[in-house]
Amino acid sequence: MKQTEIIDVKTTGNNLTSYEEAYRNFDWKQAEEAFSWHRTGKVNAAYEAIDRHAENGLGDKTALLYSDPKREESYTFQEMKEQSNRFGNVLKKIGLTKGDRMFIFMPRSPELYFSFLGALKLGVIVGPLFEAFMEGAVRDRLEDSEAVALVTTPQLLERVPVKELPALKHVILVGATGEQEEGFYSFEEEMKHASPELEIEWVDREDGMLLHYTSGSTGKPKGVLHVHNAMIQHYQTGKWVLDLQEDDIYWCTADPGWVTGTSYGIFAPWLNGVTNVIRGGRFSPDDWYQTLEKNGVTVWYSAPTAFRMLMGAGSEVVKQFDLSKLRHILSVGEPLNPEVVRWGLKTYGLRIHDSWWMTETGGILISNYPQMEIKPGSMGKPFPGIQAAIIDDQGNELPPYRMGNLAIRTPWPSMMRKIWNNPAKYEEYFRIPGWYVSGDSAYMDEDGYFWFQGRIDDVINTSGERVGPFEVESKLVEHPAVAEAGVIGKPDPVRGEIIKAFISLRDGFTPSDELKEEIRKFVKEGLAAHAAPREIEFKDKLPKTRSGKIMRRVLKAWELDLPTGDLSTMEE
Ligand code: 6R9
Repeated sequence: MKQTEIIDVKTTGNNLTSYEEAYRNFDWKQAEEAFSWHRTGKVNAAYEAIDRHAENGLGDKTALLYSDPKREESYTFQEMKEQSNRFGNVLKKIGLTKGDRMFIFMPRSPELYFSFLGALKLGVIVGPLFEAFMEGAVRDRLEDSEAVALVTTPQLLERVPVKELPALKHVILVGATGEQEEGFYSFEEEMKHASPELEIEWVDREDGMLLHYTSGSTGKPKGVLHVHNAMIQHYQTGKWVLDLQEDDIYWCTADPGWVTGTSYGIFAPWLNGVTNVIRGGRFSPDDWYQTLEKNGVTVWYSAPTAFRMLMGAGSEVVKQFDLSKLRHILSVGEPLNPEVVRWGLKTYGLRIHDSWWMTETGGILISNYPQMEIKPGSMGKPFPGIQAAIIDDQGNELPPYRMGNLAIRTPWPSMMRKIWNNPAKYEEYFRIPGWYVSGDSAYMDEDGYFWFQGRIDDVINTSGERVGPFEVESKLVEHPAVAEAGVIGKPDPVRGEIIKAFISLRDGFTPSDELKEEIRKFVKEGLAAHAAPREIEFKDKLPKTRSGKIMRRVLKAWELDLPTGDLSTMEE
């Protein structure tokens, strides 16, 4: 379906004067010049993110503005350097060395960031885990990666089957009291005695740095390995997509358990020497607006699920806060419904810039830039240095408006380098020579904008018409009664598949057959007759991942009585 709506109120973009020109001329080599490895040949991403600034006159600048309902602390680049050095020394004393795997399993806190950076400084590979993981999810990840160390809290330790993990030798507990048994350490005690000076392990740019587990539709989660080289992309996308400037106060709302919380919650802001806001605790509209106001956030990176919840909370609550410092808003993780973009413009006076990428890609590949026109519903255009295309299963590039595999020319700096213990899985992504096949389906329009259609396996074929679930969901959320919608194809003897929508209603609306009929009509008239859901089911809540993605495969499994596959990433 062709869309032509354009929002042309450009944000004050600062770092990129012309997207087109950058796209023509940019070479990744140019981005590398910001870093010291240019001189030494060796790197360390944590050094580049923190120490480099501390040594170059930004030592007293605030690096971390941390708060949660119980704590409020801030740290300068110099303090971050010292704290991460201390943690590096803790690991060194314990005996960890380059290439060892260490996991962090705890809620957001300054200690999480000290340990993350400190481990990287030794060349240790870090695996961040969502605090909400239950025992099975923790076991799968630590077992597969043969992690030797874990940083966690006494409360969460109950979900770590330490005795069943022979490789796990060291557990560092944040907030533990009293004597520790062998193999267990008090974070605070160890940090107190560790030196703030550390001899950094200079690594090769292709050495491992991060292990992010992500779930596929079947089987166990996959350990996606990223290397230090990825920082080039984190840095440059931070400059041109997040548009980070020296004076910015930046807030990425993602937890480090999700790749957005590391690439853009740690690396991009700090590699650019920018003050980084971290807010712990739970989501609530008041809390989030307060966080924006209190910290004077200028650049805000979040996700459609959050924007939809804020939209559901209405515009009245926004008026109670002073958000005048905010100048740039971005989104990732799921299709950003046009309705949300329009609402953002009305409510904040700013465009919400969609960006597309994956755990496997390590960094932003397609996005909307401050300098360009936005077509609501489109993910935008490829980052300079990135070649994106729509290809068929044989690798032929498809013309505009043809739906196919969203694919990227290999390689790019932050591309994953391995699926841990699973080379066959890794190869699958590269089965078409010269391309990375994302598993997303999309089309490109005549202006080179990319339009997300669904995961390949989500595309619905109803009476021979291919329907992207996202288009239907986007239309559904425009209806005043609909808070969120998940759409699947349900096998049908006549039509191949029919469209079934699962809908959660906004406050104040009650399920009824009349409402179903009204919603069906709304899609029929607003989108297309064949795209209107034949079946509608109201649900209090839709199944979502911890990063906020609606899990269509779970809806489908429930509907068809099939196994749901790996549910470790599903929120409670
Ligand atoms: C960063 C991240 C990757 C999958 C991806 C796609 C979906 C991400 C999107 C989007 C539509 C966007 N996705 N961004 N879909 N529009 N702007 O989310 O990584 O958790 O690995 O998920 O998320 O389906 O393939 P990850």
